Amino acid sequence: MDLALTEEQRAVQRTAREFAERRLAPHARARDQASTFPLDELLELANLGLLGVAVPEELGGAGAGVVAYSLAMMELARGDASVAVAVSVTNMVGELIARLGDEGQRQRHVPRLTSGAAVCGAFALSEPQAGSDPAGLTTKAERSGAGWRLTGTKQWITSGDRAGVIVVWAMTDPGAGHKGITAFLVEGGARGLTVGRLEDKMGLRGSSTAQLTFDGVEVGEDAVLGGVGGGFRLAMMALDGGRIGIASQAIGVARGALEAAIRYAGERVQFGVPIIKHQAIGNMLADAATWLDASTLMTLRAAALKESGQPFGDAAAMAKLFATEKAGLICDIALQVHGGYGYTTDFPVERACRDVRVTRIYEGTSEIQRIVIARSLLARSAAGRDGR
Ligand code: COS
Repeated sequence: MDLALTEEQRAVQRTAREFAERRLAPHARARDQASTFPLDELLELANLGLLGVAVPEELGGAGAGVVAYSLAMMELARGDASVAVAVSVTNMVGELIARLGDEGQRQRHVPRLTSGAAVCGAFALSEPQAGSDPAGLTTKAERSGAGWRLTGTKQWITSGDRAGVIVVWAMTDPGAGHKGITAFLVEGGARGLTVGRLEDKMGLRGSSTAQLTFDGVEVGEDAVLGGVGGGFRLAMMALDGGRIGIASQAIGVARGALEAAIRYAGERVQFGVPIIKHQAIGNMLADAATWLDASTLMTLRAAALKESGQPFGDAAAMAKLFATEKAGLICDIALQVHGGYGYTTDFPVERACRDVRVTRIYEGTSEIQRIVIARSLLARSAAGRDGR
């Protein structure tokens, strides 16, 4: 078992860290307070190859693989989680099209995502009444001439108002349940596509979260991604990979908060000694560091499994469940260590607590991850493969 990173993985990590420290972290507070979308930063990230870390080089990506992607996400989220989430969805959409699109779709959409020409990508699966249960979606796509007409409303769409490339899931055969769902590639600004309300969120305030309405949006047959009726399976596969990105994001936020808490505890003197020397504080930080390490190992393991073409869905679900739940606790500990100062916007830990909260919700709630894990346990047991 080799836990060492390759030179290429270290280089991606270094690039993302340097960018996050120089360009993201110093502005994270202002971005949070003004809810500023990171337009310029996304273009700079594209130039660094970070909008398509695991996308093949011939499509404009870095071709550096899933472990490198996970490491990059950790670094970017440590700098500013609002930027990291837009980056993560763009990577996810680019990778999905690169992997499952036909040659025309790959050439048309992926270089626009990796170069920043499309600004970013969006993943339009959820609806007001279909979140954890996407098979219940009601957006419909009907045959229209040589193509399709899309009608319906999508909700909670990260970067939905900014994205140049949007994957939209719609029902093409309402009688067929999940087998009647198809994925379509829609360009931002398409006729009939309107941006509705932008959510006023607790955290990730520098990212946008939009409602999108499709009012008879016409697309050609070449917009169908992965075959008619193949959309649900495609969404599940994309979400398996997306969960590695969200686990990485949670780890990045938690790492930033923990580092701040360790620094503070080393400087803050009470009862005549730096508070880190008080066992109550030291123990909290020791627990937090241990959880963070375990989260990182689990997440990189899921990434390595995906990268090597092995089944990784359950490992990704476990990583997301553990990393996001522990990240919430770590950020809370970091705030507690800061005492009253931690509760003010003068210190970054309050923002970390707000930013990290959603990682337990999006791309599958903790409850959904437990369903995925439990089903996998059952399948393994039935197949006589209880151990790894
Ligand atoms: N990879 C590939 N295919 C998958 C899959 C996966 N990870 N998970 C399920 N499928 C396939 C199944 O094999 C099945 O295909 P067949 O009918 O051909 O056998 C089909 O998808 C339906 O599977 P299942 O019956 O398990 O679907 P459920 O409706 O019970 O849903 C969960 C399963 C809970 C895993 C799914 O609904 C889910 O992930 N929900 C959360 C969605 C989410 O993350 N929402 C947030 C949106 S993005 S912010």
